[in-house]
Amino acid sequence: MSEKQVLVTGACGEIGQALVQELARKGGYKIVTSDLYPPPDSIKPLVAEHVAGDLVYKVKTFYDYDFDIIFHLAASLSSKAEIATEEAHRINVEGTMQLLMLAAYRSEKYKKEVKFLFPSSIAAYGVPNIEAKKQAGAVKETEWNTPHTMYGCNKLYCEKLGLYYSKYFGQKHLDEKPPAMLDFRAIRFPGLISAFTMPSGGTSDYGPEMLHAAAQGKPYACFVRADTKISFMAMPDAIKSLLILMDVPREKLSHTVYNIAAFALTAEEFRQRAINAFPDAKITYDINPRRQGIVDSWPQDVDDSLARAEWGWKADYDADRFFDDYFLPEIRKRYGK
Ligand code: AKB
Repeated sequence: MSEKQVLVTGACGEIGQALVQELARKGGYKIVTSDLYPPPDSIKPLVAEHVAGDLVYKVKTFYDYDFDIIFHLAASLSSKAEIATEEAHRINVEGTMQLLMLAAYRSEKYKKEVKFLFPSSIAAYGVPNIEAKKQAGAVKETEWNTPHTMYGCNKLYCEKLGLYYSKYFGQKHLDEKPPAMLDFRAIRFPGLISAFTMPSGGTSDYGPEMLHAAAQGKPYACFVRADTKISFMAMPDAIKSLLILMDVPREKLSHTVYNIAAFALTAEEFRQRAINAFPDAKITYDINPRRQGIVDSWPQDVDDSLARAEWGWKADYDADRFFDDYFLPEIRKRYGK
């Protein structure tokens, strides 16, 4: 069977590196990547071609390629996007729009379905206050679609753009059977934690930052309150979800956007687990009001029953398995503690 051609944008980021490694391990893909930066050693040998530079200007390069699948991961994350809002809008919205247009054009012109996988985020939600957050519990995809951040607005809007280009672009008669089209699929990811890479520019970063610091014996001042709770997930589960969703037959999917969940912990629960594993860890709190406000607006958990029912989603790592079977063994190897 011939190789499928895959584009991974934002390939040097955390999800990007892990995804490229997993696609290469599975085999059967010609992997083309793009990012602002050259590929790191972790993925360099696995990539057929890498296009370095700003995606908004580089998209035209890709009109000559015949992609079967696009993973559009490039983004400016929530904390960074709040500081440089216009730039974030350009990267997050303009970049996505350009790539969606490319995929829609190719699928229409060559009558070939192009799958477009898009990582959305719990940032697409926005609850007005702590009381509402507690009351909301685990939110469904349709609830609280009122983001408080530029990044959240960008993600929510791009989910809508994806639906538009996959379903309505060209404005066929509603009863007409649609031709082969862009096949857009999005996952609203919780905060992700990898044992191998560090996040940057996000607001859920206090989770991974705290754990990596504790493992290295470095002091860490957590920038959110002890009782702050949102959902998190091990990186291998995030990659698993993208690859499952990529392969689900379209007719099984009634939606384009899905929550996925693994475990929801408070910052203090992270701290206690870090101290149990690394008793010398020095973890204090130094609240950053802006970043606290962002996380307070995110739900404390998400309801992923739609993904479970339609594509058999189930996380491998709950909180215990995340620490005992993934993070701690890997991080001990990495930092030798
Ligand atoms: C961020 O903190 O911005 C991201 C996210 C939750 O989407 N990790």
